[in-house]
Amino acid sequence: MKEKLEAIRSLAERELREAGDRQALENLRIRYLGKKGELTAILKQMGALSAEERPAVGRLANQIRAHIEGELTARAAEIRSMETARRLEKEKIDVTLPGRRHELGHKHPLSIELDEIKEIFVGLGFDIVSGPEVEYDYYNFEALNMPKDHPARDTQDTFYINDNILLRTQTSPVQVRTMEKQKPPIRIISPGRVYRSDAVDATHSPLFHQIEGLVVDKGITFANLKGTLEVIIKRMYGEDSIVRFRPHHFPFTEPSAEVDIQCFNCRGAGCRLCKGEGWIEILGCGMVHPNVLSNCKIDPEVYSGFAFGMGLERLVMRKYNIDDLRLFYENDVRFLKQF
Ligand code: 2U9
Repeated sequence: MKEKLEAIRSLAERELREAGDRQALENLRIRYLGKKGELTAILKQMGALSAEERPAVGRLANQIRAHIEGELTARAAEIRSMETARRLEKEKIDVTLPGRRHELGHKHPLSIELDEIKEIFVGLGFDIVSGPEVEYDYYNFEALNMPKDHPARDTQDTFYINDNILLRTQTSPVQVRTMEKQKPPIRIISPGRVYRSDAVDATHSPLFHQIEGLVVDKGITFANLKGTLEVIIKRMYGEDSIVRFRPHHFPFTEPSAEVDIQCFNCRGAGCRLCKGEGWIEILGCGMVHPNVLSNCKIDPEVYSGFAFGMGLERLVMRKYNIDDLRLFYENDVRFLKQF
């Protein structure tokens, strides 16, 4: 019996030394000191001993129990301090490290370009006007000389909310609303989001941005249109820019024109950027159609005006030689941080 007890003591000492955490210690406490533990099992055999042996074996058993309990307590303290040391190491903060600076953001390339364009127009005495993006068919088409069955409606795949309400396909409704509210002289630009149900690809997006402008006063001529737009384009692309006007047609202006700038990359010789044309289309324009003035209760016999429109994304893509429209909307920081 004494041999068994000594064997338990030395085995317990070794296993306690090897215990790595509190759970291992608890398992050892149960195994040696628990109700079904090894020490208890031996004590149950005490009855088989003679009256002379029993006291000595009892004393030895109690001494071993006390020793194991002492070892358990000491090992538990060691494990606690090891855990504390590990936690302190893990949670250590090097207060001498420099603080993590928040990355400063900056404007989106479309906003940068739009702000520059706004500056140019404000400098020329234009006001900046905005209006609803969810618009009535009347303001987006009818008032602009495109009645219900007009074919021009088909060229602009439109998001209709219902028969009379849609997502505006151009910012022209803002000009119409302004002419209804304000008598001439009017000099405004209306930048903003417009919507067309185009499939997304490198050059089309259902949502894009336009900047349209309108000048209405007495005696406004096509010469005013040409002079104003030439100044604006030179301020946008540089004073040495070469501009040309090509006859065109829009339902809401008559006469109309499309305006090109000589390719700043090849000076008109033709290259990849201008697709070999030597010229790059910048905007569309024209004299406001008399029907449009009349629709807005402005007498076309007294007043005249010109209007123009440009696509913001196309401007920025040309300016920075960006070949995929989708980059503007994907919020990829690798793209955005280059501006
Ligand atoms: C009113 C009267 C006339 C706005 C105009 C254009 C020509 C034009 C396009 C340029 C590229 C749209 O973004 S784009 O696809 N626009 O070419 N826009 S004249 O004419 C108006 C506007 C309002 C009352």
